[in-house]
Amino acid sequence: MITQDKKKELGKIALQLRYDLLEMIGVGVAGHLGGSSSLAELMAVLYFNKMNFSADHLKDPARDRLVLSKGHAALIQYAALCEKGCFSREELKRVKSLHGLLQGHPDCSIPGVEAVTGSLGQGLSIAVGMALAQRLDKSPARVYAIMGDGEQSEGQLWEAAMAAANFKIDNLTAFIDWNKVQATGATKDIFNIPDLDKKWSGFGWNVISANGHDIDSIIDAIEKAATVKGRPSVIILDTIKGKSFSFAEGNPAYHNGIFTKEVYQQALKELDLIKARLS
Ligand SMILES: Cc1ncc(C[n+]2csc(CCOP(=O)(O)OP(=O)(O)O)c2C)c(N)n1
Repeated sequence: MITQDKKKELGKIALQLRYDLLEMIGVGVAGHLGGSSSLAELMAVLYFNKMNFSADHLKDPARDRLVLSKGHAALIQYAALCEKGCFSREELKRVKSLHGLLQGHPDCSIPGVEAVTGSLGQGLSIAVGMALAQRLDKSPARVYAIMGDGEQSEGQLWEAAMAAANFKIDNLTAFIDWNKVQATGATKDIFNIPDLDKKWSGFGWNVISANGHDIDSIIDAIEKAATVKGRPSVIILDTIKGKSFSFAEGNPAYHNGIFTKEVYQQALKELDLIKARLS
């Protein structure tokens, strides 16, 4: 449980991350708005409430690790890392340029990024290895991995799921950003994977469902997962792709769409309205 003040603060951070997203995407260039915005509250909770993570101790062996398996949502992680002080705001302006630090997918040369991701399906395997290593080192660190719902069609991910259960890894919490839309349409129309909860529990995982845009719900789920012994946990986050941008919500066109000047202005206005409500 957190105080109302802390909850408000985390809501404001999630909003700031969405402002940062807009700044990075800009006008006339493709950028992954949809699957980044659906993660804003989760990123706020992880980096600003739950994770043992500090920009001053990026190599602390006891730090919690986050693997963004759906690496195309890098911009929301960059926003969070920037707000944590891992690099300057100038880097946000140089994103995806050859002379910049921040590339289109996460890379370990970026302060705070733990794994190279972008080829879907690989991040959970990396996280399982990290979690095993932490256990061998008797480290208190927890490993978090974030997957997409479209990503669930990747076979490697299910090998990792079996391995995590086989090795009884309980210092690993995975998330599924269940925003129901992938790159070109509804996930159920492109590669339908019904009963995700039953599939994961069938693979030996503790399964928790949460509202991915509700700070309390996310925190509650993370705390419950941390108490489970002898098996890994997966939190299925009910989210909206493109959350907070009316034109993008549930709209695959903004998976990696380009803003016109008009749409960009509208997006800013919509965030300003949320800001007015929060203050
Ligand atoms: C192995 C692999 N195949 C295809 C892609 C291209 N791709 C990038 S994002 C995406 C859709 C992912 O959908 P989902 O996991 O639901 O992500 P979200 O909607 O949350 O952004 C695809 C197919 C990729 N990055 N990696």
